[in-house]
Amino acid sequence: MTQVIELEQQLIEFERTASKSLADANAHAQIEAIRQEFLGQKGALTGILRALSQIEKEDRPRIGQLANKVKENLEALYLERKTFLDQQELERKLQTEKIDVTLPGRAKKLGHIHPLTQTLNEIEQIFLSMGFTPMLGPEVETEYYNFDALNFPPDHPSRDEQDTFYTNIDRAGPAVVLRCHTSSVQVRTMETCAPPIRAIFPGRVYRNEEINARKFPMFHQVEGLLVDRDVTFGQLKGTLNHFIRLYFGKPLKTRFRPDFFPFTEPSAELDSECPFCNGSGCRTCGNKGWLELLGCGTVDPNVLKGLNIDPEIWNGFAFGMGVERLAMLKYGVTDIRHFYNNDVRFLEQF
Ligand code: 2NL
Repeated sequence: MTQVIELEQQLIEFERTASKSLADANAHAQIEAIRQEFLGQKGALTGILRALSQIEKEDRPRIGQLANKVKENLEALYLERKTFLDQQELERKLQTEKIDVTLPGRAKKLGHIHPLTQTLNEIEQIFLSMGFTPMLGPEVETEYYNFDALNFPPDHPSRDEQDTFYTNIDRAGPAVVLRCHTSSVQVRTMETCAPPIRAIFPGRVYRNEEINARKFPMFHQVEGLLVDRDVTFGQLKGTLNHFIRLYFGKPLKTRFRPDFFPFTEPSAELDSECPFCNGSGCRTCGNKGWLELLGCGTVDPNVLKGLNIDPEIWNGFAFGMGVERLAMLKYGVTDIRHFYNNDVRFLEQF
């Protein structure tokens, strides 16, 4: 009997202590800890109930009921305290985390496609629409692909170190250069693909030049090559006139002026009427009314022969243009260095 009374008192004392702890708790972590301590699997109440086995059978239901009641009471208290703390937390959040929905939004800065990439893409797209396939090749080349196969004589000034970057000067083996035009890729294409060929050759090229508003030691070219039977200079003119019309978005007068390149014969420079002043003369065209846009010509039979293409059967035309120059003319950019300074105030205009 004393055991029963002791147990009853223990339970009542237990309820008192636990209730007080819960009432005093001020944080979620605290009430969770209290719940574990008193009501959990390894908690105090479980300990007390283990002692039930030591009391008389007829007393067990009474103590059991009391224990259950204590447990229910404490769980109710726990929930009540939890609700109170939840509420308190919500109030605090509402106070401190106020959002002013009338504030203007912060605009996300979007990146832009670089103007040179845009220009390159436009040029490629135009030639793609005429059936030309883009071909890529290495930027480091042997002298053979960069000069010899292109009919450059051994003493041609372009071969000079003043003009071309050599990577292995004074060392044994064939000279290795940074390509100074993408014509080297045309050589590789004619070496491996049987005619007919209709391809363009976009990419970076390198020339050993002093940097100024118009020159940069690395720039981009798109060259083009068509090899077929009975190709005419008229087809070259038609192809390039169509290109100019699409690139500038309006029909412009063009003229072909005789020029010279080692790899074409005859060769020509293609000028267009200045799109800024419609030919009347302005700053962009240096008051000439005309812009020099690109070089072109009939592929020299020597070049074809050197690559085992029979010039009695095949002939063709080729052209080359500077991407920076075309981008500057289209967008009115007056200094090539803008393309490489990466100043967002320039880049975000495109
Ligand atoms: C220019 C002139 C040109 C070519 C490039 C070429 C390539 C081979 C054979 C014949 Cl493999 N021609 N390319 C032809 C004429 C002009 O470029 O002023 N580029 C910026």
